[in-house]
Amino acid sequence: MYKIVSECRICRSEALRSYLDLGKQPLANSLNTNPEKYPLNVLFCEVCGLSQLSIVVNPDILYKDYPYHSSVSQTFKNHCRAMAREAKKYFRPIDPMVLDIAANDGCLLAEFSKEGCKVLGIDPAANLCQAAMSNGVPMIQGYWSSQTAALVQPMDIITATNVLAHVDDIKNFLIEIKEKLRAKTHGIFIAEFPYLPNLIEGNQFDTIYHEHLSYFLLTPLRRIFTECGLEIFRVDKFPIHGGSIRIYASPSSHHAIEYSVLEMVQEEENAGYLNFNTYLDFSNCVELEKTALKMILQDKSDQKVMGYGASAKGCNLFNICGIDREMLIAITDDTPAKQGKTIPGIGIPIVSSEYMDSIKPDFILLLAWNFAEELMQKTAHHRARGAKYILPIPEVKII
Ligand code: JHZ
Repeated sequence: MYKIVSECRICRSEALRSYLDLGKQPLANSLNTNPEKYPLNVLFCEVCGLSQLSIVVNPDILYKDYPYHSSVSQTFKNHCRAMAREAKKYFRPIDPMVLDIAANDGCLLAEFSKEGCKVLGIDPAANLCQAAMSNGVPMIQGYWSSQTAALVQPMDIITATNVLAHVDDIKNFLIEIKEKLRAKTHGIFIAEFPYLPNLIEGNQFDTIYHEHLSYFLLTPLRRIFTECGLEIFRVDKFPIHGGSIRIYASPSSHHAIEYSVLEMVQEEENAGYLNFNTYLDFSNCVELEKTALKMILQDKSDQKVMGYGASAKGCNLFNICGIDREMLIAITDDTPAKQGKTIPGIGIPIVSSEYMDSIKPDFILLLAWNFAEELMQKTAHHRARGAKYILPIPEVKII
């Protein structure tokens, strides 16, 4: 079911030290009441600085049927549109080809398609391949590996958003990417993922769950990219998902390394992110915050409280904080695949927004706090009749 991590996935050192042990927790996207629980413990590599989980759950358990559909959020769709437009400067003039790894429901590729690219997606989840194909995005069902890479022609652009942290064998993953770009010297790999300093500074401990095997700084990542023959030449920061970075890499020295890369590496060192003690401070903050949400919800036990956004991080937060079935009526989520299911390990039902309208809650807990603005817009009618919001991260706050 899972394997234990005994050496760093980037530098192979065995000098791994735990800084945050969150106990045994269910898988965040196992939307049923009695799922199996797995250790959730974060280790720091004292040699290269990579933060990583102490175990790797069999990916087939996690990804063969995946309830998360990226397209549900308009904010994310807008982000994808802007990403495709930005990538345009790296397009070939005729018939640019784009491959998206872990393409989910085709949200990003639909935008590349609008920019005139030929697109192809790959994803292990049968339900997501089906969703993407019904939106006109061609898909291969599978993980990115030498087997699936063999089915793909050379690409101008390969994208991977919110998947690098999910990959155990990063080296093979990158080598296959480099091989697919090599035939075209101008080929670019664009990856985006949550950035560890944002997680630490924003106290986003709810984003630590079994799918996220690695928590990235640019420094260790650059090391493994170079080993695999890819050079990171540009990095940009974005607020999406609580703070992400987008890196651009190329297999040749075709692009000069931009100042943004050198600056970020320097900032990471200056801010102490290569030092274990920085993470112990974070761990102390998490201990304090773990009890705060439960106390607020206990205090509201005579009021109607509902959640919005049955995000993986929200399900994880509930389990880490020991939230009970009785503390909330239900969680609204606009993803049809999540409705009718329950929060893992707790059993709070996941319902539609119509259900929330019928209940008229006094408080709405924003579990997808990264999309707070969008969720608040959608529930403005509840706000107008006096409902309040509970924001759980970085610290519990009622607004
Ligand atoms: P959201 C995801 O995690 C998936 P999650 C993944 N594990 C990853 O790596 C990270 O992102 C970065 C719902 N919603 O995006 C949809 C509405 O119902 O915060 C989702 O179920 N209505 C690969 O799951 C949830 O909220 C809306 O209007 O923690 C949001 O989940 C909006 C905006 C969202 O990510």
